[in-house]
Amino acid sequence: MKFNTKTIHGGQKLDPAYGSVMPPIYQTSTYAQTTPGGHKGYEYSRSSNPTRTALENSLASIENGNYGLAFASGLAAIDAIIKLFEPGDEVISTSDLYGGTYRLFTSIFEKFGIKFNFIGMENASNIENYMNDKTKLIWVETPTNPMLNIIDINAVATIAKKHDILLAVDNTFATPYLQQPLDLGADIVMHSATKYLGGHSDLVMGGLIVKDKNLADRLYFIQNASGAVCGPQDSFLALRGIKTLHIRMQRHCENGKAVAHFLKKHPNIENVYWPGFESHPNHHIAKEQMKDFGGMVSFTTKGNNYEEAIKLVENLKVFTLAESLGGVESLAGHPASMTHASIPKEEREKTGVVDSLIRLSVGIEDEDDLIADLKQAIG
Ligand code: P1T
Repeated sequence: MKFNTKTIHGGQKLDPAYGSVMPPIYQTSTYAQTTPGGHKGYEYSRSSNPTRTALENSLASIENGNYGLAFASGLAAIDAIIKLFEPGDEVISTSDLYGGTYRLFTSIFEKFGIKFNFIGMENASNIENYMNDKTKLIWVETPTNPMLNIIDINAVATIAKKHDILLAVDNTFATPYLQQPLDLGADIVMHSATKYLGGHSDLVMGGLIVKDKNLADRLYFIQNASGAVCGPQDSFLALRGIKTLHIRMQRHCENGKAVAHFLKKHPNIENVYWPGFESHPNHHIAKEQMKDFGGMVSFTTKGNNYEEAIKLVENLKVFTLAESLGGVESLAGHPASMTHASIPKEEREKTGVVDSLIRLSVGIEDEDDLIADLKQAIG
């Protein structure tokens, strides 16, 4: 089955009761048993729920995995991955990453004795410098949030395999429409399904997808034992979103490209970060591992100051100033004060998250309206 068919049918069965085309929302916490253990495969909705199963099977299908697990949020999904490890274990993570992931690693898991090394991975061989016998996981976000750096998944996977450790890839920005990390050698794919997979800014959810049964069993144990699961209503909404992922992504990419080129030509704009530019340092890798360049674009203004950036985002009318990304509507964010405020200023500035940086999640509205809006806001 090809990707555009998998988004609609992958892992799905007709409902056995009435043949409903969409899975019913099994809004139930528990299931009747005829005798202890005598049930039809479901006993308690933290452990599993048929609507969630339909979503988890869809996730596995679109990422070319064998097992999918859905969580209450993207961060809950990341939390489950790190719970695979023990005090003393080490993780090598990309230094440019979602602020909430950084906060989870440093403010929660460091307390439990797990050490995180945040490093630049644009040149994958840099990872070898931080590898030791305690290293258990490489954490990759690509494209990165918010600087749109590109990391060579295949090259990192080769290093992870050589050292017999796990590679997890946060595929939130790319989605499986653009890249499928398991096929490039990753062990775990993670999603904030809140974003492009859901696609309509109406839910918060996370997902993990793996190929290996033993790893799936260990993650399932954590999902059930820690309990950060998503409910059946949200599972239904995410499934509905995934069915249009391929057509939404196509338009996100077209509009992202138009916006990136518009900004690049604008005399008041200093830097534009978008992996589709030939001048992007890892454009050649993006071209190889991604089908297109996505709908996320970041930029700084010529004046390079905080006040100007804030004024610009306040002036936008079609773009909404808001956290999050990946919905049908265009959003603008100011990472330094919003999504990445939990990263200390000197750390975030090292990766380029300066006070004048603005991040756009380019939606699927008409391209002309988006560009007209940016034009009037930039002035
Ligand atoms: O918000 P949540 O569903 O828990 O997902 C966290 C997360 C993980 N990974 C990436 C790459 C993300 O972008 C996010 C969430 N990001 C935002 C809310 C944001 O505006 O960047």
